[in-house]
Amino acid sequence: MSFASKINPLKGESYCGDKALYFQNDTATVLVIIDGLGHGRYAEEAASLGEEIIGENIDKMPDEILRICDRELINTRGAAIGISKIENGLLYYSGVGNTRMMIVDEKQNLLYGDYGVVGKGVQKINLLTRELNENDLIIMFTDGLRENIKVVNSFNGKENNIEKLIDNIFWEYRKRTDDVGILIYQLRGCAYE
Ligand SMILES: [Mn+2]
Repeated sequence: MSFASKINPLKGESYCGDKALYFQNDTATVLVIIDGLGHGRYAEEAASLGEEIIGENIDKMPDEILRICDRELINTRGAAIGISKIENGLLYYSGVGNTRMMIVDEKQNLLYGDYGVVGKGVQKINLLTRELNENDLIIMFTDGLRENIKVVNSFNGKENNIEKLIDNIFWEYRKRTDDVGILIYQLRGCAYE
């Protein structure tokens, strides 16, 4: 298993409203990307409550966890949240709002969150289920990065680890107008080695 993440607040901000998280229980890995609405203190407040609620509910499926967050974040500014759960070789994914999910196998598959803001009464939450192969990359990121990420271009042949891949993506695709959050996960032990 390989996991790496990076968050970076908007320049001049001491708070960061984006979170990129990893949770593990006996049978499952749960990956979470959160973008508290806007940036600054109240964005971080919404994201932190989201982190807490998700941490208490990782035994549940992503769509169910988002339903709980939608209720619990009602007194916050709200957030966009994407949740991936990996269990027994299967990937389950749900997202609400403008976080992005990319599954890289032979090609790059970009998934958008369902419409809405977590904490503001979300209507429909889909649950994606698919097999996850050990070489597939899961990349989850907030809208602080442009969404036209080309993973192959970001591996330049010399760099062979996902920490470096995150750095390359960050420097190439960040917008500089918002907080940035990104995580990368691979089921295989040593990514690209
Ligand atoms: Mn944002």
